[in-house]
Amino acid sequence: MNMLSNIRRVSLAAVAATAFAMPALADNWRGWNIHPEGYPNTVAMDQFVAEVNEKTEGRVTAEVFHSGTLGSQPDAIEQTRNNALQFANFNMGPMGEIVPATNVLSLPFIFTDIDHMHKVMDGEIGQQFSDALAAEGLVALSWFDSGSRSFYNTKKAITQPADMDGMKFRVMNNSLFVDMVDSLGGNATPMAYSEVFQALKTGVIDGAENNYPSFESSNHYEVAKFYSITDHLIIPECLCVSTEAWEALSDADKEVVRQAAINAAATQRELWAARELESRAKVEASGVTVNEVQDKGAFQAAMAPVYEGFLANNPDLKGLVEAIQATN
Ligand code: GTR
Repeated sequence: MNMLSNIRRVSLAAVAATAFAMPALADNWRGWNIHPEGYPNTVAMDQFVAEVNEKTEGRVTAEVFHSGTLGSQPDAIEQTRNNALQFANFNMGPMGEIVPATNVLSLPFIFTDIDHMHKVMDGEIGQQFSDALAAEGLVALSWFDSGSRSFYNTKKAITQPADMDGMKFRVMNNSLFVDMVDSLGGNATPMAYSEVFQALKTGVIDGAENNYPSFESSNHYEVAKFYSITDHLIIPECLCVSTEAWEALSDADKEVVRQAAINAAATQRELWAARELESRAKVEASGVTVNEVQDKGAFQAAMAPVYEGFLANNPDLKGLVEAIQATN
């Protein structure tokens, strides 16, 4: 036997020994986040990743990609359901197209205020939404805030639904929001979040709707100088893990990951409250006219056909709608 084959034999044996001594491969998790650095959700997702990586002692190695770099929200929802992505922070708005029960959370004025939304989502009813998500491949581990959404545009202050006549508003990808804007007299254009800035700038749309932190961090406020407080949507967001990734965890690691998600939500909610005020101050300082809509009742009244149409198409969700309305 020559020297060379001897060396080869030794090194092959060494490789084999290392392979057998190696621990099981870590689960590599990739996560989606639509928001930029510094946004409350981004800070919370980074915290989630750090805690998961540390406390699973390398059995999970998670990484989160910010600013929507892994694609649009509707695509990311599909990818997470298919375990091409393992975790994400999703708004329930676009979720309704995939998990119909969550459309209840996107009904305009379903929640009277943030406290009402918290009470519902943190209680028994919230569990029903988690169950509906689980049936579609997503494990909702905790709920984030996203404030309340109001209309903004490049043209004028809106004080009554008639002001929206003929104006084009971007909405999230969900036919419920198209009905909402139509019922107010405007024209709705479903569009990915990442495209809204350019569409506002070039006049493809006149306006959109969102909470203060997103209106500010997306820079939409640089072009849309009128923000009219309608507070028409209060939509919770989940920290969701794909069912497949979840099921691959040991019971002990499931607990670690669940706790990390709960801790992340606590951080997000705390930062959220402060960021809402900061963002409002920033957009106002930059010259945005913010008007409090005096007669929100007129906007709410215009939603009657949206509810009627929704309940006619989803009679099985009537009980859930009523249970939320009865929660106080
Ligand atoms: C934000 C929300 C995002 C996304 C965005 C949008 O408030 O946090 O997940 O839904 O609105 O309007 O698309």
